[in-house]
Amino acid sequence: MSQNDFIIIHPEVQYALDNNLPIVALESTIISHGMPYPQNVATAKLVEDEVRKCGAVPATIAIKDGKCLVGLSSDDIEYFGQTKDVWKVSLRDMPFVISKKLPGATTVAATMRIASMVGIKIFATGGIGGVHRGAETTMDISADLTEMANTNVAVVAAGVKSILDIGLTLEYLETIGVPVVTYGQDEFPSFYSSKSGFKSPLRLDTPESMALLMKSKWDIGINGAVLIANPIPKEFEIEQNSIEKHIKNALNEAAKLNVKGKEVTPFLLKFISENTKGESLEANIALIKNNARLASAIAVALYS
Ligand code: PSU
Ligand code: MN
Repeated sequence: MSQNDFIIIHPEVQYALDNNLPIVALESTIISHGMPYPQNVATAKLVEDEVRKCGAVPATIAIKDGKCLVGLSSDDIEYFGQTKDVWKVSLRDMPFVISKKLPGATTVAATMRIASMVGIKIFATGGIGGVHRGAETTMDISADLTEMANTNVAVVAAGVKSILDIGLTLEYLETIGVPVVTYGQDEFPSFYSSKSGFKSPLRLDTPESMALLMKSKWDIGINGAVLIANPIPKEFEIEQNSIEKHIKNALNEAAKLNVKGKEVTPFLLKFISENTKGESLEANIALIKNNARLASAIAVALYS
């Protein structure tokens, strides 16, 4: 069997690939593990609509029946939003979930890899995985980062969430040679807040200049991602201090319950969402839509 035998491309996405139209990849872990039902399904559909409104074609990626799906039907989105026991699939889980024909929601790492297999250049999400707080003892560093070292897909995210060690994550990205460029401001954003206390390594102010940076990187022959940090819109920002309290509580609870490995990130996200009375969920939805808009504008610039 060859790689293509493991991939099913939705006709809308195939048409865009055949005609060199802009495409934006979207992940599915956010649907199955990042948000509660039914907001997850509603958000996934809203984000796809946002991409279409901006003149690009959405390709939400997931794994089902032994195949990588590139572009989901409305029924698929409903399925990944509702079904219990959907695997959270990072790179290391892909062969297992595919060979056992299990349902899998793809993380940033797995989504990037599948997107690159079919030639999609840009991907919008909410937050990426990174270097966890305490990683100097746990070694908990997301495969999202190692994937970014190798795979030629740009990732638009709202910066790095402060459940992670933002400083160490930026250091790690420097080590692996990933350009980190913030859209329209000097400071690197931290998901719920446009601020983080860290200066962004790079700044660009237009989608066109982002597209040119990506093209330059790949045309020179440097492999790997570009991380595009898009600050949350002002009106949805949550004050850093107020979220920090919940993050501390979430980390304490995770330690107490001995949460480890791939469960850590979903556990922290769920805890924070449940303890901020939906405020964080509202912010989450707003910033994903905002990222989908920027990714679409960059995709349009890339293909014109
Ligand atoms: N951060 C968020 N929301 C998310 C994730 C991270 O704010 O949904 C998900 C993404 O799918 C990301 C994954 O790729 O968690 C990272 O998991 P881990 O830390 O186990 O690599
Ligand atoms: Mn981890």
